[in-house]
Amino acid sequence: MTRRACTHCSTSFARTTTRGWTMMLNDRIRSLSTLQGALRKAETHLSGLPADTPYSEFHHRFQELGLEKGWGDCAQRASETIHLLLDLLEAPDPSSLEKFLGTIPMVFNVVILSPHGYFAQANVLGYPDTGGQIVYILDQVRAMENEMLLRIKQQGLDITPKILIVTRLLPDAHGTTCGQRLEKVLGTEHTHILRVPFKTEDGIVRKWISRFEVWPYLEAYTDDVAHEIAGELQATPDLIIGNYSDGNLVACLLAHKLGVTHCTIAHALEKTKYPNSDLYWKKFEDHYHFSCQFTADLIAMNHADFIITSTFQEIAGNKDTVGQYESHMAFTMPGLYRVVHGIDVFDPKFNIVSPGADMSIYFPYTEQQKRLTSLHTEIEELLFSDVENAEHKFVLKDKKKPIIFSMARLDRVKNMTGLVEMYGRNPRLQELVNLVVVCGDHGKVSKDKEEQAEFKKMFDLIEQYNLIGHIRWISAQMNRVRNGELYRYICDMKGAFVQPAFYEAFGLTVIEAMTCGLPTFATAYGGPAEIIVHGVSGYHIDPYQNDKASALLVDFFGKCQEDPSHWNKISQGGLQRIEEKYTWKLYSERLMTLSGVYGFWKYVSNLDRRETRRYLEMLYALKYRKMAATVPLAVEGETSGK
Ligand code: UDP
Ligand code: LCN
Repeated sequence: MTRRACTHCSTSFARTTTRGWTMMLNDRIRSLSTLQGALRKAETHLSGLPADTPYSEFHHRFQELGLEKGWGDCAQRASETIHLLLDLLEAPDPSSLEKFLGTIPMVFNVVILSPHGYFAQANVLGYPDTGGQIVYILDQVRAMENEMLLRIKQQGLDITPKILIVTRLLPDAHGTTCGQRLEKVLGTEHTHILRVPFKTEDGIVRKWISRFEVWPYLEAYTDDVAHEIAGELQATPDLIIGNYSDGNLVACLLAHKLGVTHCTIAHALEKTKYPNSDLYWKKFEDHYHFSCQFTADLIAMNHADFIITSTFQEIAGNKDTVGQYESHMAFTMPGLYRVVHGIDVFDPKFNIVSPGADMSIYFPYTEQQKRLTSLHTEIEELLFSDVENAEHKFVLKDKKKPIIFSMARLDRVKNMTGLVEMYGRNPRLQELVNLVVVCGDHGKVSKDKEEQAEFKKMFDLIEQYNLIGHIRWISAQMNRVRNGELYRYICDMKGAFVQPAFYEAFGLTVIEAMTCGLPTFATAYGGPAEIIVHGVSGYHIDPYQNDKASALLVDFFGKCQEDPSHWNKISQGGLQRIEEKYTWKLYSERLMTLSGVYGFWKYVSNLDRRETRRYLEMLYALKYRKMAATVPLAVEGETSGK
């Protein structure tokens, strides 16, 4: 068994690049024994050279032995890689295999799918369906490109990596760049957003479509995407990453078609967000089309070569809650189907790779020399001006009090109205602090039904609890740099961040607030339960128990009044937690290593997985396709002509 793995190992990493030159091994190596012999000779040769001898000075000797570029940019690195492989061939063990596969050149072209929403680099955050996933991907590609460039350099290669984020081209772009086909990602050299429109028989779909209604477009979209990426990359990608249910399905279809390593990132599996959405799926169907979504999720998660999650609880939950993937193990959608073995949460393809926050934007409030004090006038206008306009409503009476701050899309699940109610029900909390919420848009009527309902509820609650003077309601804020300074400004005022969601898959705002040093109170349902250690790096609150949550806040601010070092203690606890676990550097190192490991594993386990693939093809063709066809298409007359 181990011997077999080694033989695969010796042959599978030799490859010819799109430029036509060979990496790692040339055709002089025809067997395992020639490889071992060549490696030993190469090792001896390198041991006689200074550690920093560049590859160009020993490449002739390497070629004679059958070795090509890719072992390392200098004698020391090449020697380490060779040594690792020799060890593996003699006595294979999982950790050196992982290390070796993380070292050798495997991934140069990456395609990342994220079809729905407004995917752009400015003026979109806070729009419906447009939140953390966009932030995550834009930060992810920057970190990934840096890591790819570093590895390519260390491998001694001269290859330009390419990353394409593929999203929907949205002709009704509403002042965003979502109508542009190709857009370079700021802060990168080799990464672009490629936009491909949804099409029907009537031509390009112009209007925005909710993430719950994208299903009928995705199959044709996949074909168009395959065509477009072939043109852009002039090569087959080495890795395809899907995001959210729609992106994961398209990534799955593409990877299946092209035979490429497939990774999925759920961001949020809706099944756990909406309680009993499986049993009562019919009740939800008209609005949410969960029949399509849950089937797409099952297909993608089972097809994936590897799955990345942001926390452990996303996979398997904790003692109080069911994990998001775990909830797909067995469930019934009466009248549709019954799942008896939906996913194996113990499958080694699951990996926790947690994201972070962009540290150039979100950094501790104490780093005075980096602080963007020039933005303080704008921030003060936003928080305290006596004017009510399209950007902010309601005026704070006592502007000196600490602030409870929250920022989220105005989805029902985010429970921003719950926070207002919790605050409204506790007069002592109102005495101690002001409430500032950033959500929705006062400047226009939302197209999203949930947002419309939440908007109305928010106004009603402010009136019911007579919160005028205590609350400031600010429209969605799209300037991330200013948002970073806003979190820090609230630190200066010794406030706190509250994330009250009924369920939060991960919670980037929690990470952002903590990275700035703002004490954070976040929902105990979902990612924040794991991000925060209760009482040490922040606090958990139960969104279903408003009075308990507000008592915890009263207790915190009361203590801070008596002893200001209490605030510092929690702020520091949060910062420390972030440093240890939630950074993009840690993320990208791990992701690149995993891409190598699972790329290799796909190669050696291809036959074993064939049966699963056939089953998934059947599920797609016989179930999913029919369900997707029942989802209504965008209203006629709003699509452009042929
Ligand atoms: N965000 C923003 N302005 C807003 C609302 C949200 O910039 O008005 C950003 C927020 O800073 C975070 C992301 O959008 O980076 C939301 O991510 P999170 O994971 O908290 O929630 P999601 O929206 O993905 O469910
Ligand atoms: C989607 C969500 O709902 C959030 O909880 C995550 O933080 C975000 O995606 C990024 O993964």
